[in-house]
Amino acid sequence: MFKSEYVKKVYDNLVAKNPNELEFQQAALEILESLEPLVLARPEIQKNKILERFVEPERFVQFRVAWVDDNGEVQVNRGYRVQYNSSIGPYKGGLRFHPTVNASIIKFLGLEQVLKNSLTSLPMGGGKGGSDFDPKGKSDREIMAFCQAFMTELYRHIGPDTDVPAGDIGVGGREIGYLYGQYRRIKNENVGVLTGKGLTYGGSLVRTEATGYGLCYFTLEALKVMKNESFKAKKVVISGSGNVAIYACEKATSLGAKVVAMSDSNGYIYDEDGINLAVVKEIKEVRRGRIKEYLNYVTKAKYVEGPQNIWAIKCDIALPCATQNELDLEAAKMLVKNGVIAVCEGANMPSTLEAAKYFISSGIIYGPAKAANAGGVATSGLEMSQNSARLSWSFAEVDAKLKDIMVNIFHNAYNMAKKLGNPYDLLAGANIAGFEKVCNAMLALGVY
Ligand code: NDP
Ligand code: 2IT
Repeated sequence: MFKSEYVKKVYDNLVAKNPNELEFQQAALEILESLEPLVLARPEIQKNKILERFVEPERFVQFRVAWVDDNGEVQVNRGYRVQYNSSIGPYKGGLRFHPTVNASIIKFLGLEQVLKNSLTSLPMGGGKGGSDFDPKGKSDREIMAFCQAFMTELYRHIGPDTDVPAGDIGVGGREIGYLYGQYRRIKNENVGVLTGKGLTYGGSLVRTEATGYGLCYFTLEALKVMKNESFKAKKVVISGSGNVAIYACEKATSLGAKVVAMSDSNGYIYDEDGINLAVVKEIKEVRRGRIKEYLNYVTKAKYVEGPQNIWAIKCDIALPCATQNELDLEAAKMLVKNGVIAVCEGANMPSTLEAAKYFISSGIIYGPAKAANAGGVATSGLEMSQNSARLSWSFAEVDAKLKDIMVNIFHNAYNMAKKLGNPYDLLAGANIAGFEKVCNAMLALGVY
């Protein structure tokens, strides 16, 4: 699998040092494999042990989060923050609250984030955090109690020029509000220490929509350049029904596509007339319910148990926007067999490595997560700029900047892929384009 003994050694050592951390190992393998041509061409990488330093987080914090539930019982969760790489700017990346969160998940997300943030061209290093806390079924007061307890430890590790967290799975506007409220209470400071803030207290227009919109801007540019195509009259399948999925659906629809399916962790809905997004927003954003309830509003839609089955639906464009490893080789083969022309990733690492390689070898557009979903963190970067300047830009201004950034990311990855000899390998293109800047910064900063 590796052509370079050096890269193999770095990977083997990572596996030995992080046993049982399968997601972390998977993300590292995917990245290291594609960096080989660069490593072979630039001996200073090995000489300065850049890869060994690149895969080892600068700092990894794990902490206890104790809080009181509505029955007056004490609950204990585990909190994390990985500060992965700060060579090009302050650590930046989301917080995930989900029962599956562990060290492996946090490190895989952190490593991906380093390259993603580099691709945005904004000065942001990479970080990630979260907790195994499960927000499902919790009262609003319990969410607040948890967020306050979480920030009571996290605040000492972050800062507007040090580390700037944001949302991810299970962390949206409500949670960011409670987290920021507690930070302000402790520090007596109004600063851009979190992004995804509400518009009344320092947030940026477009941040809520940014990941989903950005995913569609990236996909549109790829369709145009690589296939002379667009979203017009295309049948689209989107997994998930959270923040990323909802705004991907909104933008794809406004660009002329028909989104026929969306899902949650229980199953998927199919609506051949096109998903009624107002209904999904009502269920998911307002009532925090299950996607199955769509049938209460649109009676002729169908509901199928099991989210994985969504990839059996015949479509032109697939946008996985739920979670890691939700799309395996079998699903990839089904999509290609059914004539898909583009699979672009809104979630982080939604395709298994085998599925990603299958897409690349099939001559379809495969938009890897760290390029295709970078619109969220890019707009977080724009929120940081507005906070520092004490300004707020208009929706149109932020949206135009987001569009520019996504178009640029596509071209950087595509040009690099062409240079490497396979224009469809946007994965290698994105990994190398993202890594080059981090590597050059690390070389310039000296050994640390
Ligand atoms: P949300 O919490 O808003 O939504 C998550 C969605 O994914 C829900 O529909 C959820 O269903 C579904 N989901 C979660 N776990 C699973 C699972 N094991 N199987 C099937 N479905 C699942 O999160 P986001 O929309 O913010 O995040 C979605 C993805 O996008 C994540 O991979 C995240 O890392 C990535 N991302 C997010 C960004 C952002 O700005 N928010 C930026 C870039 C990437 P259920 O309700 O049943 O749990
Ligand atoms: O995975 C991601 O890029 C995010 N969850 C967004 C991070 C951010 O800092 O906006």
